[in-house]
Amino acid sequence: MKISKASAILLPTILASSLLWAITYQSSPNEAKQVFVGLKIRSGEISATVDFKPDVLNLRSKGRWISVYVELPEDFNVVDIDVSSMTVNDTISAELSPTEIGDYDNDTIPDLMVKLERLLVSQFILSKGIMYGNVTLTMTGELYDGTIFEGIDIIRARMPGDVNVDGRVDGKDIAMATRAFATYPEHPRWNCLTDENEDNRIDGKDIASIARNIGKTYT
Ligand SMILES: [Ca+2]
Ligand SMILES: [Ca+2]
Ligand SMILES: [Ca+2]
Repeated sequence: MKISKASAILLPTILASSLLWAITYQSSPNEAKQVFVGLKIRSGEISATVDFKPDVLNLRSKGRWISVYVELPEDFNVVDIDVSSMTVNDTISAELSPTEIGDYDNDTIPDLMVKLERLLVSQFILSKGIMYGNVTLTMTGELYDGTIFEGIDIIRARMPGDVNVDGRVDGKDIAMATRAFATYPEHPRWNCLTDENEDNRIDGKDIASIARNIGKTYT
């Protein structure tokens, strides 16, 4: 069989990438994962930058939506993303509307914003037995030309009252919210973790919510 020019170039690249991954993996599994994400070698698959908001998800919050911002590598355009193909952890589909193209992080790279139903994400996390801590969410999707993209983000999940995300509600949580009392985003003492009711203000309502949950442990 004749080897085409393209495979003559691609094959050594794949081998080199795999070797690099294997070497790095032995030294540090976590770093290797990141390197590996940057070295997508399946043809037609590209790495996207994704950012899920909020960064901290109260799993029992009444908030309706989670926003996800997707950026694609140079030479690809977020306009070409087929929103109906976008799913998180192969389970949760992105809402078809609203969507918005902008540059929310002001890095001059256009991003596509899509929404996820928050309840579905919370239920998914809880179904994995996770009540607090870091959760990795993977967004995959396709461009209209069939190119597949994938990107990951890590958010923090927590339960009501557990603002310091240690799995229990106690005086430490009250103390943390007290330190941020009477603040709002941009304030030097602002701490988004302590905003129980997500109204961008730390006040008596947040303290009361923590107090109502005092003594609870989440495992
Ligand atoms: Ca951007
Ligand atoms: Ca706590
Ligand atoms: Ca609040």
